[in-house]
Amino acid sequence: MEKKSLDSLISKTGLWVSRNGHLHSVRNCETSQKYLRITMDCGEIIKVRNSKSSRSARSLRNRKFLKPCKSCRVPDEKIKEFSKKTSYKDEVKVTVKVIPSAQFNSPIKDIQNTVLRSETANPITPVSFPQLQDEPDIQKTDVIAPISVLQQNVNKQNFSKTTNTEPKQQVKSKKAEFTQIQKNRILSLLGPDEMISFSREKRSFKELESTLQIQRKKDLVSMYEDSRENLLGKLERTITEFFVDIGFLEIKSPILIPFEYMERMGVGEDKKLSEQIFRVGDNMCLRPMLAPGLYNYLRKFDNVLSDPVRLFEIGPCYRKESDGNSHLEEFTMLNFCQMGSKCTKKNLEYLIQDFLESLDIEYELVSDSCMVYGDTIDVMHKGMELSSAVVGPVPMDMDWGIDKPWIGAGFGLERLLKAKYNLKNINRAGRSESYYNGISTNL
Ligand code: ATP
Ligand code: 9VF
Ligand code: MG
Repeated sequence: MEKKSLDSLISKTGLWVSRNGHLHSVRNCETSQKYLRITMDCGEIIKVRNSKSSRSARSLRNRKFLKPCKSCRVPDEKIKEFSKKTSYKDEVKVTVKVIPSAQFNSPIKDIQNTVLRSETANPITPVSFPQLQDEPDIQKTDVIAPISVLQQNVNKQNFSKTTNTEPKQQVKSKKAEFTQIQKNRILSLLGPDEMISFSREKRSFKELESTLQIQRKKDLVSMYEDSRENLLGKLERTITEFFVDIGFLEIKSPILIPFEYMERMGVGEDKKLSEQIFRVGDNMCLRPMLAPGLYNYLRKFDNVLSDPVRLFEIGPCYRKESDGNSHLEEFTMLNFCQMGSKCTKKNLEYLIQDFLESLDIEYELVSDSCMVYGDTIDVMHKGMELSSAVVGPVPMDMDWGIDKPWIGAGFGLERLLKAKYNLKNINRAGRSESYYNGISTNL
């Protein structure tokens, strides 16, 4: 026989068996796509997954409980009926209200005079669950490094009130041996520039995980109290201010572009690079670079703005990538360019110097070449390319209606963050739901 879902079991019995075995009388039960929010007669509210095979569903189906909740005052008759383990004849009316999931996830503090606790530890990413975005480049050092640059403003937050964040019990220390899944979980919980030596670690996985979870929660709380700014968003604002101040016009061109633009950039379907492009429908793609939009603006503004024309854009770009350490498939590019007079290599180098000095990032310039532009000046930081810069003109300009000298450079913002904050992996700097400002959100 098909198992009944949790909401239908509740609506049938009007009862709920909590984790500690207490039998509650249900006052109200709201359902979203995946979850139930159940209000007991005693005032307790819990949120659970609406599953057929959860522990809660089993308890209700098997009618197993320890004792009735005193505050709920479950009538004796109801308890007797429930204990009989026969099908419930007189169905109890409990309204099961379907609500949108956003409303369902309303913050705890909105619910007055009630206790709200999550029956599942974390319904989306359970504690101890291996994370997808882990840190493949495990660096081994002796100790967990001092507190990160990103967390210098951490307050002395008293966490004793939120007891559910504390380790439930102290697990006895013994020589810890970690599985790869556990190592990945611990690495994901480290602060952005913290490191660990698993071979020297004395704490058990559970101890270490709990300690790090508490620390990361503190980090997020202090970010919420102190700055509330997203590092990637803030970097975009800082860079925008820098370039606007020195006379560059801020551009926002489309992210969804005709694939034909890429053909005109020399990355047609016959080229290996085109395999990295996310195609959308037959004719469109997600832009892998900012140059096509800027080319079009340079052409349109050539007769409008005074010489030299100076433009820049910051925004999302997309490329299919295989190497994960400094590559994201969704990243943020800055491309600044100048067309007309004073487009010399020296001026390009001065611009790069002023820009990176303003961000306090060290770099060196290296000559390189790429398929699209030919010769490039690559801007490197500890072996990682921060930017490719080009002194035009190049033959491709003709296809874009450009016939003046130009200089320009493209920088990845996540790479700038990785360099500035010494991040182990670029995932921590990118658009993500797993990390906020380099701090794990799977807590
Ligand atoms: P790489 O050789 O490192 O893959 P690239 O030479 O293909 O980079 P460019 O086309 O020169 O990259 O893009 C300009 C800048 O954009 C790069 O220097 C880098 O900072 C950034 N960038 C490019 N691809 C990525 C990516 N997949 N993830 C994050 N940043 C990127
Ligand atoms: C250098 C990186 C062709 C005159 C509009 C400006 C540049 C930047 C190279 C970038 C790219 N080019 N990801 O061009 O500034 O386009 O591959 Si323009
Ligand atoms: Mg490059």
